[in-house]
Amino acid sequence: MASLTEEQVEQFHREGYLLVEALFDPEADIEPITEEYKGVLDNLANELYANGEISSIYADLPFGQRLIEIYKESGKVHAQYFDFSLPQADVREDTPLWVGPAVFNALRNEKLLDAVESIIGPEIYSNPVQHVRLKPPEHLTPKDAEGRVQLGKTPVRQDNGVILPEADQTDMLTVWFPLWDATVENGCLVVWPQSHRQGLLDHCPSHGGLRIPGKLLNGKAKSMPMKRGDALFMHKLTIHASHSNHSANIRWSFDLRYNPIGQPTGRGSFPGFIARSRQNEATELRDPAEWARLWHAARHTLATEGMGRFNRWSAESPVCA
Ligand SMILES: O=C(O)CCC(=O)C(=O)O
Repeated sequence: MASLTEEQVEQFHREGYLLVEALFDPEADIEPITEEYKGVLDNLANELYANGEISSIYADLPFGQRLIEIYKESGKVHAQYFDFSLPQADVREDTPLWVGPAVFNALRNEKLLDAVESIIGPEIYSNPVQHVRLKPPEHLTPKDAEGRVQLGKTPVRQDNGVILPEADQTDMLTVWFPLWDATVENGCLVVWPQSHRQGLLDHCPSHGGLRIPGKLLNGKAKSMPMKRGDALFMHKLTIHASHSNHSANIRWSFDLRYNPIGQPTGRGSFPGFIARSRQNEATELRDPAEWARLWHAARHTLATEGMGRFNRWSAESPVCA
């Protein structure tokens, strides 16, 4: 069991976050994920090449450089191609997503679930608010029509702010971990210690996603450089952001969320699943193909029946002026 100690759990509740070093074995737990994504990048390269959008599949380049070249030459950040969630608008039958077995195994990683159990208890639901983030260096990232980088630093936010109010009472726990070392230079996370005690702050829609206006922020932020194998646990109200990537390679991370079984996820049109149940093990989802099927079914429903709302905020609110 990789349970957290009492002091660690206490630190989580006091500070609103907890960094656990070397929770994962990089070889056994992280490597299978990065290996799987090599195939995903290969697929993307082949598709873009076949469509005439790139002049080479860049097969000889290492993963990070290959991704950077492909984004640069195609003029587009293909974030959705790698993600194991769907966009919050305009989902189509052919919207790409990657719901492969190594990703599913990461969501069910025993060490991760042991630590999650220490914080939210033994009945654990995998909340579908989850992403892989592959961020190229900002100076090499394609820009949009307004000249802004298509994918840059993460704006300041609380995870409670990105879900629907129906989940405001849900004990949602965020787990963030880098697949490669995350540094201040390449855009690691930044947290505001103890900020989870202030309640939910207003968020404003902006380029790059929802953002808490600067005038609402107080307290000092803390950078969280992390090694491959480390994991960061965050309370749903903990204010966080990321630095920009000023390095020469990509910044690569997973952010996952869990809540006690039975509580609303805040994104009901996306599928979650029971990751661990000590009470009723038979209800656990263990089949990666079934997990993928759930996401493909959700995509079909959203593409054919419409999207609905994903958050509560309006750019017209006076606080966003
Ligand atoms: O990886 C990042 O930059 C931010 C991830 C995250 O947890 C968030 O956006 O809330």
